[in-house]
Amino acid sequence: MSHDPLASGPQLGDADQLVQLGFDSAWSASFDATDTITVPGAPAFPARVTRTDRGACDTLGAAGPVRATWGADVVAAVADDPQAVPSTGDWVRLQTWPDGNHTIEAVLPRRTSVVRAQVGGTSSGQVLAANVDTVAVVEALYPDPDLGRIERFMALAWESGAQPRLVLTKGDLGSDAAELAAEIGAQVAAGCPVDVTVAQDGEGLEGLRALLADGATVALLGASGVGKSTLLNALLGREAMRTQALGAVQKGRHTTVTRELHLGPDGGAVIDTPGLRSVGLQGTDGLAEVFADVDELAQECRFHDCAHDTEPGCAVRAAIESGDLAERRLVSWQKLQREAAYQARRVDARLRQAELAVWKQRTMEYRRSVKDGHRPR
Ligand SMILES: Nc1nc2c(ncn2[C@@H]2O[C@H](COP(=O)(O)OP(=O)(O)OP(=O)(O)O)[C@@H](O)[C@H]2O)c(=O)[nH]1
Ligand SMILES: [Mg+2]
Ligand SMILES: [Zn+2]
Repeated sequence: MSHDPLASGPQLGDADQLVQLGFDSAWSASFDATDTITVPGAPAFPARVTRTDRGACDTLGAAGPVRATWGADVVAAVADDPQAVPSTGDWVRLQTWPDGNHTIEAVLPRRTSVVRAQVGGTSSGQVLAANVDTVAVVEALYPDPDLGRIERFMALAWESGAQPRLVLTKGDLGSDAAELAAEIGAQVAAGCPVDVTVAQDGEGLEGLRALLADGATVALLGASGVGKSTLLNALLGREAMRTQALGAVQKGRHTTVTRELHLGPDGGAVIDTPGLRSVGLQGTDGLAEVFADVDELAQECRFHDCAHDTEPGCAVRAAIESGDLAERRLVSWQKLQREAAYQARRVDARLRQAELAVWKQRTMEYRRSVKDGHRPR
């Protein structure tokens, strides 16, 4: 089903369009810094990853779409650090080989990365998107927006280094969209732009369109069925991605299954992602932003290690009692903090393991060199 031919997008053919994808002088310098790995007689050029598979990627550059496999250096880097895997949105150095094949020889250092903790799996996070300027957290206004989910995605957005933004879709399905959106924005997205969209008539897309026209990369994150791909199509003005059939029963079914970067109609890029039921957080910096109000109150508690439970002089409890703070906010904050702290400990443990491995390796090399009668360097 996902292999049905889709309307094809604009094809790149010149350097101008590399710029439209976001390539600037700093990326150019970063690309030049990788020229130590140039292979004589094999031309290298910069390109942006639009889609990934295990060991290979679709990329877009000045010469148009190019399929490339990982070069040896990339394979080695990934073995060392799973987050080094070429990811959607990455700028890479591509090498053309005499047989016409292409390899990714380097991933240019990322400016931002949206990383989710892998629940249950490895302790290393998964890069959902790289070099994103704005993370648009997408949630449907109707039937019932999930505030906890928005908070979680907003924290991930802050953590990424990109600018967070809240997009509330399906504004046509109720009569109080504007008020509801204002309330949600104030509760869980203070200080962030909030859009209310109606995909069918292109309502509420001005803000996102302006970002794209500026050459920005926007990633759409949110649960399945909230309307991310519909939003992407509306922004691009074409059927770039398949969307759920209207009114279809799609319980547990995800329409979008890959993360894909698309060039905007006037430049800029949009990254559509498969619906995520939940994302694990890797750090607490994002939480401090999303829960700045609770954080501020907590600073006023009498005890600095107040659990905001039954302690005397608890400013958080007082705000809940007076109705200034929704209790849900405190519960959500504490839950996400516990989770992020747990994740941080796992990452620490992994780093300690890696350090230990390096020392073991050195000790072995030392012993070997002594045995061979060489003095260690
Ligand atoms: N009424 C209304 N329906 C919308 C709107 N935006 C999206 N939809 C519908 O919502 C359903 C889900 O849309 P998709 O764009 O496929 O959702 P998605 O977030 O991409 O879902 P996944 O790919 O599974 O993550 C489709 O039936 C859309 O037609 C909107 O603004 N108003
Ligand atoms: Mg989709
Ligand atoms: Zn307290």
